[in-house]
Amino acid sequence: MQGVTANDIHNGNLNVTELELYQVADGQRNRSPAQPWRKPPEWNQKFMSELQGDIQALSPPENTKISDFRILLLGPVGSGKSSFCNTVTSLFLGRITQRSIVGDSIHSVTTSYKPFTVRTKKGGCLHFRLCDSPGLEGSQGLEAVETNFLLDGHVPEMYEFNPSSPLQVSDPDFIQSPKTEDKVHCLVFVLDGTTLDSTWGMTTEMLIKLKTPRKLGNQKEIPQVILLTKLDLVDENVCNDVSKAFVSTKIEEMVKKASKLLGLPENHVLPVKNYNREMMLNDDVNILALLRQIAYFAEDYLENVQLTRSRTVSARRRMSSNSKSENLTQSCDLDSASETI
Ligand SMILES: Nc1nc2c(ncn2[C@@H]2O[C@H](COP(=O)(O)OP(=O)(O)OP(=O)(O)O)[C@@H](O)[C@H]2O)c(=O)[nH]1
Ligand SMILES: [Mg+2]
Repeated sequence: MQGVTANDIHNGNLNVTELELYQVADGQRNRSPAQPWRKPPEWNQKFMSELQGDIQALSPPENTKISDFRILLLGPVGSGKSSFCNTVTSLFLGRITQRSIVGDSIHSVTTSYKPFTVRTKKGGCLHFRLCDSPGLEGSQGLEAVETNFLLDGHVPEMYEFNPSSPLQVSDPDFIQSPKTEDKVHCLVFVLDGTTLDSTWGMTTEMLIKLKTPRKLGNQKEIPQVILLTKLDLVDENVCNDVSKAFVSTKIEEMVKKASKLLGLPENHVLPVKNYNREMMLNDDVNILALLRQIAYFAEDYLENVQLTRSRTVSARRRMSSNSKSENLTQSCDLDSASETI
């Protein structure tokens, strides 16, 4: 009981036969403030400007001669891929934008491979291409082979997918020899946080559809993250204050579930709340922090590609110089042989 000691009640006399209670209230117990399950970003204007500055300065390594990081958003129908593109473009433009059509439908609202360049308030552009894609569906939607083509850069931008006729190598639109800039530099799985249970949409069929690109991404050494959307629907406390996400046990649980589902480490699972009903922008430090993280991953991928390429080139050079010197030795041997003859 708050501020009342046992002595105040029994007055030092423990021989109580009758005790009348007038009110029982659940007072504030001395609970320690909830501990965040992940160190949250600093929620202030200074950090927000710092993040914006960092993201605007980020670009692919100079020696790659690539202008933009290519980030592919992949996920089930209605998981919030297009909304995320709108959220990011809104944040940098300083007003709510609707460049991508969003909506609720059984089949994917997005039907093409649509890259979004992000303009900034000052008129510049970020070195990002957020690539929206049609949603994965149980019986139709993107085929595994098409996902593979996307990862490898065989699909041209704005390509309209046709569920009754999947893209083929013989298709005139098919990019036969993709460059590094056409390939995906970071794969972002977009999952709706309210549908991680099998009862709410995560069917075995869908899980297989998600695990295939996950495996392909691993083989191609493409960094991968999970964007967990709709966190406002998972915990209503987060609805008006996204900064509470990092102390919410419901969100923590959701992050653990998603990490287990696709076998990615928990720190690769990034919870977000997209702008879906808002008329005004918030100081959304969270989205900026995770966007910077995605860019760092894409940068790592491109640096690895460069490293592998330079190793291959020097190995080839070594091989060709070895074979040249072998030829030289052989011809010297022949010369000395002919002299002897
Ligand atoms: N509450 C809430 N709703 C969201 C959030 N993100 C998206 N939505 C809503 O979810 C629905 C689907 O969003 P989309 O962005 O169209 O999803 P998508 O993944 O692009 O869907 P397809 O193109 O059909 O595959 C829309 O009604 C959005 O307003 C979120 O973080 N919170
Ligand atoms: Mg969409």
